[in-house]
Amino acid sequence: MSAQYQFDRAELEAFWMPFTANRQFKSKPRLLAKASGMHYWTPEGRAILDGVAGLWCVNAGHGRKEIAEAVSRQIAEMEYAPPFQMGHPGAFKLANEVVRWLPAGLDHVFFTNSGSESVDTALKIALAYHRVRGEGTRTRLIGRERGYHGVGFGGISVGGMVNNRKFFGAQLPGVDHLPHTHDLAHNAYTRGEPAWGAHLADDLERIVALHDASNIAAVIVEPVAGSTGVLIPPQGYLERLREICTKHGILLIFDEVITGFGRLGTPFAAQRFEVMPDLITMAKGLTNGAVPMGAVAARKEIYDAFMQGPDNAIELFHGYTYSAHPVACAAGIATQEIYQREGLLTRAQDMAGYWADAVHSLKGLPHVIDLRNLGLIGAVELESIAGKPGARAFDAFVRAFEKGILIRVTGDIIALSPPLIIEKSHVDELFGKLAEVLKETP
Ligand code: PXG
Repeated sequence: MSAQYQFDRAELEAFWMPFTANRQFKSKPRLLAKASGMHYWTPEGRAILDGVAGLWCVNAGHGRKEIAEAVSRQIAEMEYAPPFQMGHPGAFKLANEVVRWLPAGLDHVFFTNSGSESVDTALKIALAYHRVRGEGTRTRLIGRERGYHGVGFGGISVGGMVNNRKFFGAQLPGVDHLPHTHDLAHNAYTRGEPAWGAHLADDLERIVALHDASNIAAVIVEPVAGSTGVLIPPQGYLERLREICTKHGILLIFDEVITGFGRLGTPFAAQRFEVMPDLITMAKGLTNGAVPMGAVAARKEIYDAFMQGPDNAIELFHGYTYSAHPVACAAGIATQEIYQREGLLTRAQDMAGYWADAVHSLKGLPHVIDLRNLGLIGAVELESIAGKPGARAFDAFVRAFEKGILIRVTGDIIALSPPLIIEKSHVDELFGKLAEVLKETP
């Protein structure tokens, strides 16, 4: 290992690591130092097959030269431009490229720097939209149990992952949660979308009856819940949510931070499920993870509702110093060109069958209690060790890393979401090694 990667334990202290068991990590660090194609390399030069596209974001695979060159050109030419009352060409170009992938009718894009900012932005747009139309009583927001919408106060309020909420006080007022759709008794080992569970969307009617539609602004859900352990929507569930929202004038927000940019074999999950939301949040795959960036896409009617009053009025009092940052835009444009040229946003369709077979080949291995798949997403749910939730999957995660595959675990669920350039040989290696890991995990 070269000297630049050698740290004393004390030198590891300064960096307070996010969503990490800091003391455990720092006593036995796992470092990544290089990446190309489907692989990372450790500082010692050990190759790690990437089963999670970094963290659901490196959809076009690692080390894309076109992105590196575009970013470096942009920094040299103009590293920054102010986004308020000013513009730069890349912002408009990238917005158009993103609109090209979106379902027809969603044709305006607001840029942010992360998924969390995209969620807060979408919630704020929803609230302001009702207000500018004279329906300012519509302030309640509805999320879902086990939802993950990032870590801003808006996102944790509508989110439903207990540990992400319980430490952080009262959060946003006026939030309700739909029930989650995870049910092993009905749906274990389903290939694709489970048949049972569409009726869970009807709970929205109960919430509407309780508060009255005139007080409800928006519903936000992940079309496929990722972070919480890959929960595939039951057949007909998202359609039902759409119907109820439309009936009551409630905006439907799809949080597509992980499903956006080809994860399910269509550019966005909205196309895969043929359900059109009013707002879509995205991040991650927008720039292939190379530069932080997020965005919110809005339906024309929403944008148009703001474009009123005098021309010199700022229509939406919201934005970030780094909204549409030129370097992020350069990365985003280069990324969209790769997606287009290589057909990556529909490639998951071609691979999905092989992938599904591989996921479900793990049935019967020790501790496995469910297997789930859709597009290029997979999940292995393990039985928890009594009194030690998450310990078994974390053990599997460490063993997997030692065997040369990167997986992601949440609770006792292993999530898989490889770069969309994955080949069958990689699928074989990933699941071959994962099967070995599961056989060895106590
Ligand atoms: N919404 C969704 C649906 C996400 O998956 C965010 C918002 C927040 O994005 P930022 O860029 O602010 O992190 C996410 C993020 C996991 C995992 O283990 C997934 C995410 C983050 C951390 C862990 O699957 N997704």
